[in-house]
Amino acid sequence: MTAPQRKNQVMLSAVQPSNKLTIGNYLGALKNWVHHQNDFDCWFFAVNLHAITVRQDPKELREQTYRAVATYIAAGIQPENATLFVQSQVPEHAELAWILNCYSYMGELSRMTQFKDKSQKAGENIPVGLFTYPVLMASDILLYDTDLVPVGADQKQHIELTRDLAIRMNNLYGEDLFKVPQPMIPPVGAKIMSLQEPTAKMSKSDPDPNASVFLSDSDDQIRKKIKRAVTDSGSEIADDDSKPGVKNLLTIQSAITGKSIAEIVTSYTGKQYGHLKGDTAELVVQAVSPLRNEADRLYQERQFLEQVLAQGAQKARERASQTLKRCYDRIGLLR
Ligand code: ATP
Ligand code: LTN
Repeated sequence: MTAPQRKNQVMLSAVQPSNKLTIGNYLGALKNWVHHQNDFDCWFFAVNLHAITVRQDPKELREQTYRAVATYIAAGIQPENATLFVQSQVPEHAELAWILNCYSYMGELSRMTQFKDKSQKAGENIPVGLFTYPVLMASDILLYDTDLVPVGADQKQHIELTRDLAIRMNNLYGEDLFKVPQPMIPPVGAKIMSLQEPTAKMSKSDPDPNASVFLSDSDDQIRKKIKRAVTDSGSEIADDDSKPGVKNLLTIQSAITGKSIAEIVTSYTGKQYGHLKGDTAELVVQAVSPLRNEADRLYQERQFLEQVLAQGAQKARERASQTLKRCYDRIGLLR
C-alpha cells in the first residue's frame, strides 16, 4: 500500500488515565502509535469514562488525564498530525455505547477475560460498568470509521467483540453503517509481564508499585525495580516458558532495541542474571528518561494542553456526530 492511500485509513487508540502509564503501555501500544502517526489519519485519546469502572480519586483522575496526554506528546505524538482528545469531552461515545448495549449479549460479555479478572478483584459489588466496558470501547472505535487499532495483546478479545458488533449491526441496518476494524498488535512487547509476578500482565493499577516501571519513574527507581525483578531458579539465560521472569526481561530488551530475542540470548552466553538485569535497567532508563523529562515539562503547560484538547474534542465531535446521526437514522430514533 502506498502512503497516500494509507493516510485515508483511520488509526485509533486510547489508554485509561487510571494511573501513570507503564512501560507495558508504552511498548505494547504507544510506541506503535508514534511509529505510524504519519501513515494514517490518527485519533488518540484518554478514556476517562473507562477509568471510572474502577473507583478513582477525582483529583487524581483529572491530573492523570492531563498527564496521559502530556505523555502521548512527550512520546512523540504530534498534535498537528494526530487528533488528541479526552473521551468525556465527546458525549457521542456514551450515547453510542447505550445503543450498542442494546445489541450486545450477556453471554459474549461474560466471556471477556478482562471482565473476569477485574470483577474478581472488585469484591462483592461488581459495577455494571465493568461488565459493559467493552461496549463503550466498541463505541469509541466505531464512531470514527476506524480501520486499525494499535493495542497490546490483552485487548484483542475486545476488538473481536467490536468486529462482531459492527457486523451484527450492519446485517440489521445496512452494510455501510459501521466500518469493521482490525487490531494491530506488535510482534514483540505486546504483553510485558509484572516484574514481581512474571506470569501476570504488568498493569498500571497493580497495587504493588514494584511490579511496574512507570514512565514517570526516576532513573534510580527504574534501576531498583529492575534489579529487584523476580527471576527464576537456575542461572542460565534462555528464552524458555519455564523462566517467565528472564523471558520478560529479554522481551523488554527486544522491544526497546529491535534486536531479536535469539540474538540477545546469544550475547549472554556464560553470563549471569545480574548482567541481564543491569543491561535491561540501563536500556529502560535510556528509553524512559527523555520521555519522562518532556512529559514533566508538558504536564506543567496546562494552557497548551487545554488548547490541544479543545481542538481535538471539536474535531472528534464533528466526526463522531456524523456516525451517531447515521446510526440514529437507521434505527429509527428521532434526533
Ligand atoms: P489498568 O491496570 O488500569 O487496567 P493497563 O495498564 O492494563 O491499565 P490500559 O489502559 O488498559 O492499561 O491499556 C492501554 C494500552 O496498553 C492497551 O493498548 C493495552 O493493550 C496496552 N497494555 C497494557 N498493559 C500492557 C502490557 N503489560 N504489555 C503490553 N501492552 C499493554
Ligand atoms: N480497553 C482499552 C482502552 C480503550 C481503547 C479504546 C483502546 C478504550 N477504548 C479504543 C483502543 C481503542 C484498554 O487498553 N484497556
